[in-house]
Amino acid sequence: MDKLNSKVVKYFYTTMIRIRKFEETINEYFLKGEIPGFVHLYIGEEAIGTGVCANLRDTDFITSTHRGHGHTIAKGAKVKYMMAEIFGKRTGYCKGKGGSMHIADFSVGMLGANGVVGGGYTLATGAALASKLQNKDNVSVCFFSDGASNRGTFHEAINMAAAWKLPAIFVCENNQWASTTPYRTTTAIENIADRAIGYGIPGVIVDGNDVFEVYKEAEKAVDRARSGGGPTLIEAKTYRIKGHFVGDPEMYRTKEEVKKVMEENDPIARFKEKATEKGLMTEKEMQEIDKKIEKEINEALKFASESPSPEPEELYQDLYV
Ligand SMILES: Cc1ncc(C[n+]2csc(CCOP(=O)(O)OP(=O)(O)O)c2C)c(N)n1
Repeated sequence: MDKLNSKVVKYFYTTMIRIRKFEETINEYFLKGEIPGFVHLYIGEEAIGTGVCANLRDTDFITSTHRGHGHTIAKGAKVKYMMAEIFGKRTGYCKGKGGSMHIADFSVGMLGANGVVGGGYTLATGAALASKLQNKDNVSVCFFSDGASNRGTFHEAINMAAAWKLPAIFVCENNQWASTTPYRTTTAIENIADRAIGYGIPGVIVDGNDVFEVYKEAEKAVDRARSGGGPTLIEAKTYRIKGHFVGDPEMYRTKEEVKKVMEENDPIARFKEKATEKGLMTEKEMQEIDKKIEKEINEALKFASESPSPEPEELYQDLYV
């Protein structure tokens, strides 16, 4: 963990808190009926996007999922424009016409959330191919989850990235659930990372609720990809704390199951414990960050609520037809 320094440790905490507070705010306002469409929250999975993106530059790319707010924040997008987008306002990233599942910010290499499950594999592979053809040392990270790992595009993209040694990293956030379906009933093998052997690339399993571990493994994968070594498949084991979407009645699991994970395996609590124990950050420094983020989220909320909605005549603008 050579590059781990106090700046990176602060990035870990700031980013995980920014994601958590953002998601809690979205949850609250969705339930109040102020947000249109659907929202899927990243609560409990913050350590993965954070630990991976801490190794990336603005010129690197990521592709995301329907559960994309955390990846987008970790890659450096601005929460005020994300908030406005989710509220359907004209000041948002897609002028209020994309919503939660279509946020992109090319200026920081965030190629987009995606309503198509498994839609990111080929985009990330394409971006990695472009970097290689242009002789640039940018890497591309594809985030996806366990349900998406059973899409055919998983095979097509990883095989091509491996065969052509593209600078791509495939990060599976195995949160144990795909909507209402448990991972164990749809996938024959225990570990998705074990599939890497079929592509001749490294497959790594990491504790997805430990940001330090995620960072360490992602660092190796990023260095490998950047130096021409080709792709890595990382499986980060985690758990989806919230319902599949906000408003999900969650009839398929018990409240006790969720409570146990939150009590024992919350990535933010685990960060605090480790950082304090190792003397990496003080309680006071964390409280200052908490305050800063609270202010930032409140300002984003104000910006979103005061922003105008798109006009009806804008409906067909910015579309590819
Ligand atoms: C191609 C496609 N098939 C089905 C859906 C409907 N759908 C939306 S989310 C989801 C479950 C995805 O599970 P997973 O990949 O594990 O992601 P998670 O929700 O756990 O983050 C499904 C089936 C979709 N959006 N796209």
